[in-house]
Amino acid sequence: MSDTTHTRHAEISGAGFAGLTAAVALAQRGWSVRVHERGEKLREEGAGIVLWQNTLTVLDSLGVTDELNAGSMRPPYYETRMQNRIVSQEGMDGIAWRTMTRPYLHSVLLNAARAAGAEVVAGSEVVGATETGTLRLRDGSELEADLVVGADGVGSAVRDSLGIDYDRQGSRDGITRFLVGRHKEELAAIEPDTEWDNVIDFWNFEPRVLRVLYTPANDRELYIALMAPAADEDGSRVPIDLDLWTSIHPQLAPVLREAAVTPGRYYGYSTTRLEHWTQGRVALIGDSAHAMCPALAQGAGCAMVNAYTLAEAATAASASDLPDALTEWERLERPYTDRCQERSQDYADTRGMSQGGQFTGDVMETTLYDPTDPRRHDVARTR
Ligand code: 5PR
Repeated sequence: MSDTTHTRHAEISGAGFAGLTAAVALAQRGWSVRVHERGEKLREEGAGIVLWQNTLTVLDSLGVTDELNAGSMRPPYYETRMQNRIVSQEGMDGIAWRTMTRPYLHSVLLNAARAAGAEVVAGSEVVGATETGTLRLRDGSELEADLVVGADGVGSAVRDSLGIDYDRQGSRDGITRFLVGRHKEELAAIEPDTEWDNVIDFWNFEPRVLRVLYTPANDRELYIALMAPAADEDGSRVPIDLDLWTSIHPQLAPVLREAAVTPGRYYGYSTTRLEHWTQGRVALIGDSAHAMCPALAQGAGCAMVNAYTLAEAATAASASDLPDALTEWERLERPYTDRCQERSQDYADTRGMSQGGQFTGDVMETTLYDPTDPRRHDVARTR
């Protein structure tokens, strides 16, 4: 049924990367869209992010590539070091990837959502949903929609109100993330031979496990992620123990000094797996459905990919078939995310990325997936 008189309506819980991507993709396909953000301000508090080809392809088809590129960069190499000795430098030939700050990515998506006609409401707290397509707000209002999207994060009220079961698997390590200045000249004075535009994953196992993932985000800003086992009280402390971190990574002293006076929070690695991502007219995307360890840098990436394919699947369905179309969407798309979660958890548990040369083989499946290719699920495909 193609109903020409009725504009289909979506209510989305959560104005993070998943929710905004769904909003843009749905609004561009003719839906009326409202996004609810619990926070009083529409902003992103995270630090930095690496986006891979799968997600950049989605963003390109949303039409935001020029704006995205203007505020992001492609580092020359993804370098891995152990005890400050280079073990690999990967150029990712032929594969698109970019680094940027999370606030910047958020502003690009918010602009696109508004340009596409979506309404984004701050200070609007969602407390639940029903499978018939009602979204319930804290203030008691009940909003009807053809499609409800739960993009409300790892503590999802939409998911929990529907009673969808999940399990959560932790890992021994975790991370504190900061945005700081580039400090390029100071870093170059300490190590003149280093290409400080590279992503550099500084692993360290001896005398203890303390890793710094160094990711330039643009000319001015640097994203650093400090990994330590949860059991290491000093290593996981925030504000960071500056003497401890600089004793292990003296070459990073200028940026660690700034991190020591920057607010942050330690997050333990963990994976969330749901019984199902959809129920009736409700679909879950992002951390509400598939939170993952960050090893492969695909948590937000998969969220945006799934937001996009969800919008396509919902648009292709007739109003009455929507629940079945969502089930079918999950059946087709979820296995890619499931495998990405497995691999990210495995890398986190084994600290396997410390060996370098990590971006090859099976783990590249997620990156190489093209969610915009209409033939991607064809049975005849052999790769
Ligand atoms: N890669 C990236 C990242 O941000 C993190 C990790 C790997 C880009 C931390 O969030 O292994 O923890 C990681």
